[in-house]
Amino acid sequence: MSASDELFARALRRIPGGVNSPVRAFRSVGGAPFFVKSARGATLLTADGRELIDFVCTWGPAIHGHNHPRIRSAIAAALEDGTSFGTPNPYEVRMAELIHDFVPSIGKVRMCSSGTEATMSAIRLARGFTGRDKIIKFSGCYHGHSDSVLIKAGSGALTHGHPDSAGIPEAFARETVVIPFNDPAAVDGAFAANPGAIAAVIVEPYPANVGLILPASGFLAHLRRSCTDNGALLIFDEVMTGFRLARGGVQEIEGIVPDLTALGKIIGGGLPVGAFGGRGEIMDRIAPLGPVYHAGTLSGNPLAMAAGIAALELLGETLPYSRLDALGRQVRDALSGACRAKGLDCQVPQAGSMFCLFFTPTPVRDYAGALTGDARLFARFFHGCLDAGVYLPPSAYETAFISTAHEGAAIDRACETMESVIRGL
Ligand code: KE4
Repeated sequence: MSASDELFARALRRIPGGVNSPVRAFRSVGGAPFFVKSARGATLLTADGRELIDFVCTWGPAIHGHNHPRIRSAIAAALEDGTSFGTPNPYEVRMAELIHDFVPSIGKVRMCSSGTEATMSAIRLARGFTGRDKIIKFSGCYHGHSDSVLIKAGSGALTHGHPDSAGIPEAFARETVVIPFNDPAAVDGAFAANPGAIAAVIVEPYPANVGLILPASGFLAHLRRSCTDNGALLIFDEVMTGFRLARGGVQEIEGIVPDLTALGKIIGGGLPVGAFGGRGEIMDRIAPLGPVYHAGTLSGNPLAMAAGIAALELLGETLPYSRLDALGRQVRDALSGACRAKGLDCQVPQAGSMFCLFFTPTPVRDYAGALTGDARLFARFFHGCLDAGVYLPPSAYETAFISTAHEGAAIDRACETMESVIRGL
């Protein structure tokens, strides 16, 4: 029995599904998950001593690669002074200033400990600010696992065939209107059917939890206009795309100013983190100033802030976005070229350092389109790559991530491997 198998057998006895997050479970691609002992740069070292080129990057945070010395020493320095104080600390002030510097629409920000908490709190704030109850979300978008958004959700919910989680009262679900992404008429219809009742539209501006879907030209601008015209707030969930696709995220790329933004992942440098923010007029409704409550024992935790500050400062100094986009295009061209040569239909949407592979002939514009992908063929591709030392997200409904550490040998070797696996399908 391998070390991972032995660990998994023990985990299954004490942890549901043997994992602390369903998407790690390999259930949609088959087989058992491996356990990781350490990570550095673009590679993971498994409990059985196997080195894997990693395209999950801990689901987004590791934009500088794993265990970056700048981040490691920032955590070590902060650790000298303790792990958590339960009082304000200097790091969280610096983090708030950095976030505003990178994302000007975030005049004020509140830190929390996960992306789920960030979107949940942003939705509560939008409801408190507008005095309205309903929200609009898009099928396949995943905004974490709070009750309001686990309706037709993506990521692990979709991966395991439960986009609508059990345990959510119908009374809650009724307050969430779900419509297809990239469908302006559906947006207009949802507002028309709920006049004066929509508090917010929450959207992943580049949905990446249903595979990767890019917005049709003008769609995000339509969302912006519709929210303004109907007195609803526009919430950009940039937990994944924030600081990854551009210094200012998708809102900088698309030139759209949301009312609130949810953040996470990169701003914690790999430690637990989330944040939500927007203009002061809205954010000042948050306790202790206003009536909308938000709190958290570890919000603004000094170790997570120190790690996130190091990650953001390194991004600010290096601005690696064109390099990361070149790596993304290299993977896209390798995958689509190999599929074409093999006579396999595929779509390889890519934006900067994010990409995915759908085995389908039609461009994927929404949730329904993503479901046309051949998930069984993806599972064979996934395992072929894993056996050859390349780790992709273990789901046909996730997005792969590239880090600056992939540049050079790692990306070349990974592309050769993935091309060879496709030839063998
Ligand atoms: P967390 O609560 O997992 O920190 O963030 C939730 C979240 C919110 N918004 C977006 C756009 C997200 O992608 C996420 C979390 N992403 C998944 C990966 N698809 C996390 C992986 C997991 O659930 O284990």
